[in-house]
Amino acid sequence: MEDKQEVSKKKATDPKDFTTCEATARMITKARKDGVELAFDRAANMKACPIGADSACCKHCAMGPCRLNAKDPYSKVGVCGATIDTIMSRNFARMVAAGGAAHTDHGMSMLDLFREVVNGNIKDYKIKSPTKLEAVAQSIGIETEGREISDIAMDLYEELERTYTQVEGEIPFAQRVPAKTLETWRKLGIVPRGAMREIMELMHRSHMGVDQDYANITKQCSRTALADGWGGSMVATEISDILYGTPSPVAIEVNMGVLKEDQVNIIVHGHEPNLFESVLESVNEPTLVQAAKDAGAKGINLVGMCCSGAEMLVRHGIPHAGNFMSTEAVLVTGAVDAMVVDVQCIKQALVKVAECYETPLITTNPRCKIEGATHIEFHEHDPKACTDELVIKAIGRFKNRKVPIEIPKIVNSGVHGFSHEYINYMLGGTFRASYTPLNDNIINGRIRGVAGVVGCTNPRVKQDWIHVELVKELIKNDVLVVQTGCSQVALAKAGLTTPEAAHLAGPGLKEVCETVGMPPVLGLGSCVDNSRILIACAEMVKTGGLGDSLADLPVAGCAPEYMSEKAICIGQYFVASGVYTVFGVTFPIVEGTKFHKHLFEELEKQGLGKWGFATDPYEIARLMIAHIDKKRKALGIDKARERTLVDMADRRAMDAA
Ligand code: SF4
Ligand code: MSK
Repeated sequence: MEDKQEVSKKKATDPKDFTTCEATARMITKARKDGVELAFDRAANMKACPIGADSACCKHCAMGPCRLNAKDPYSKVGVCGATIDTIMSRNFARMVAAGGAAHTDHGMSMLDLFREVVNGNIKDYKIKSPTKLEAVAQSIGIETEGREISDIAMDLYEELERTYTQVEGEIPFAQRVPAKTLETWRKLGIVPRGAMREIMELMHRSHMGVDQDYANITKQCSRTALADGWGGSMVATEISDILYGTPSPVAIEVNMGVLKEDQVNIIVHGHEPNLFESVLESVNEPTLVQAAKDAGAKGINLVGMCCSGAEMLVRHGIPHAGNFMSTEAVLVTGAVDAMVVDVQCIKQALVKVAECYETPLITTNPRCKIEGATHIEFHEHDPKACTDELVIKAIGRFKNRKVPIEIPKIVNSGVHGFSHEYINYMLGGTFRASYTPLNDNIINGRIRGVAGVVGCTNPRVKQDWIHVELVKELIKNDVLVVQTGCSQVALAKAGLTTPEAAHLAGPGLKEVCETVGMPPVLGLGSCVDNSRILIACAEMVKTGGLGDSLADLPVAGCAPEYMSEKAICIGQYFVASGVYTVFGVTFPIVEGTKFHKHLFEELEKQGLGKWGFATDPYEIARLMIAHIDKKRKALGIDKARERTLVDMADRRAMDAA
């Protein structure tokens, strides 16, 4: 834990200490020249609160706040007598509740839209993928044979609504969970009911004077987090695919060089695809394209950032300008004619930076207004009213551009859009689509295991560096990497999402990638799309040969540069699903306490996964690979891998890579 807050301790002044993203580094330098402050400098100048970092403080009632001693955690209790384990587990629980609420509210918005589309009350969106609709319906036991699409859709809506509102009983997607995993959850009493109930109960139990047993609080953390992973987030992903299409591999471009000096540049940043899909319609509207041309622009250039961007990147190949830690920096280019946001991960400081570069910052969602931003509300019943207006605003800004433009001319390419469905075809071929080839390659040891490397970037560590070094180390050791959120953009900028990056992989993974023509690093989508990884894992169990439960699989997960409460909730649902999950940056629990031991050791003994923590990418890789090897051994497939590795030529090639 002594590695916490490395960057802030150093008070780094060289932008290259803050980021490995060349474009972002250049914009940090420019911002300083322009007298504009970005989060990197704020982080360096604001030492993170050490009590908060350890979660050794409680402010759940007015007898406190009570501050315990993280160095001697059992020397004191709160005024009410709450121990360090109670305090830390309650704080942890509230992060899970907040993170789960963000995803499930997003999912519920998607479901609201779906209902209105099915009812015919909304005409601007429609069911783009009836095939996906049928597949999702079948997966939860809805009859599809010989039925009208609209009837299936209404049944699906009614079933999925239970994901949120159901008072008793298991959520619909619990049917997708492998039987043995579900049996473990039932035994532990953590199969989720509706998300509203789980989040409400978690908030209740973490109130002053209620649940004061860290293990019991952890159980409700798991149940709530599972209501997100197998509930709210999964609904968000599946409904988005039904309405907008299931991703399949698409050539993409990332980095700030996707901005175009001679065009009207519009950035969409946030999380819900509805807004972005409608902006896409508006920028293709002939009258608006003409208006842009009349203003002297060659056209309108629509670009994504953060997770809205990640979702549109995998679904439509829309260019992506950068991840979370580049959202302020991109405004420093002066080339952004409008930044449009909806919900989640929108820094308040964007208002000030946007103002300095005369860029309209437009909020669109009633849940997320920001003092000083322009609010143009987005309604799915009349989406173009909002999106046309914001395009007009961007054109107006282009016409009156006054600030100098400096776009770092850096563009990286890659192939993204690997949905869990596509993995069937990718390795299996069109005529025998299944997960069998993936499982076979894991069993024969060409692929050592699968790692999910996901999540945010955080100014407390060097942007992108840990993501990239970790992934390089994993693929070098034959671990196939799947990615979501801001992490995949870090890897795309580093050029690792191209099929050519296979040369950086170990001999087994390289062979598989070259045979199929796929990258060793697969971009799956946004942070709610972590549910695609859960479904892929469930498919691996169902296909056979890799154990009976998710906890048997040779897989591991990591969010090495995380910052959000959503990430904590995601981590907890992966752990509760059976996956070893390592976080970096900092972990809000004091080492050596009972609660720490519970999360980092005891959950695994209950048949679930467990948490891990490390800040060094090579150490994270070592932990993940050791876990994958432990699972291979338990499955009795470690020998197969040894046979592939005794080839010294392969060894030398790996070392040289
Ligand atoms: Fe202090 Fe207990 Fe109140 Fe927390 S709940 S602030 S530990 S008295
Ligand atoms: S946007 S939650 S910074 S991944 Fe989903 Fe990126 Fe993390 Fe936000």
